[in-house]
Amino acid sequence: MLDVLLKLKNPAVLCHSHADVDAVCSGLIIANKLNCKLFIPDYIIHHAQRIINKIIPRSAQNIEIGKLPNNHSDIIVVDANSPDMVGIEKCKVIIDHHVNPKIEADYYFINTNASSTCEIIAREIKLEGWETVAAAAGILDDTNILRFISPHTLQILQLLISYEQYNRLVYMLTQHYSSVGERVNIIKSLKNSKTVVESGKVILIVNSNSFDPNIAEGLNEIADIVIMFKEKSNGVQVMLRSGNSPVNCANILHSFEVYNCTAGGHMHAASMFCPLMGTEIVTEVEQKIKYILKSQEIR
Ligand SMILES: [Mn+2]
Repeated sequence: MLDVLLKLKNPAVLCHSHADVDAVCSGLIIANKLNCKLFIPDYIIHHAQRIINKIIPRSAQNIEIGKLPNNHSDIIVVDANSPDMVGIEKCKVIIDHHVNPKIEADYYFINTNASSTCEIIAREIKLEGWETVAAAAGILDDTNILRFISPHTLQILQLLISYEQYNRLVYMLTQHYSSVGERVNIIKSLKNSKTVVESGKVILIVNSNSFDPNIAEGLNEIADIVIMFKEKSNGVQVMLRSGNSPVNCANILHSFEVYNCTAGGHMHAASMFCPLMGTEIVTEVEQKIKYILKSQEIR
């Protein structure tokens, strides 16, 4: 994507009218990479403007509101795909996640499975500094703070928050969304986690010091299966959640009793303690779950 963009002549970025967080953030990231302007047909919606002011430096808010001047030869449309969203029918490049594109372009970077345009960009281009926070903000806003995600959303978000400005992201969430405490904890715990996709199911493996069942439940809203573990001086504690996926947590953990682990729980929620063991037991739980998901798929 970046090599196509860097070849453009006198480029300008254009996003959709009533610009939201994803539109402005994806637009400003691209504009920043190309050292050009972001054009917005009418205005930025209020809550997006507040978020952007918190996370993007003024000097990088290279935005012009109003009609696109015709002195730009190569237009990049972000987060939009129809002429009524942007006011033009042809452009050079489209980067977007909406279905059914109606604008003609030379280059399409369209992924309708992506949660947001920011997610598409973060998968393709190495981001730095405020760009990482901006991309995370676009993902969080377009997914209504992780209520709708693709299997890649968590992976991308983990990558972004592992950079550096993670605390600003959490700060932004607490400032701008109501009743978000639990989701903030969820996002915090993503920092020490890994995401694996097996047979279309998202498995989230979290190394958590706050071994909180509420966080495990919350994580289970955004991933199909959650393995949460905590290392102690005398062993490892493991918590398993499988939501509505057909994985029997209690059966899986009981099978480790041959290693002197003590396990208990139900179909969709179980936990165990494995004395005198390290995190290799977590890898074994992961392998077992993958094996079960694979064999269910074959049937
Ligand atoms: Mn979007």
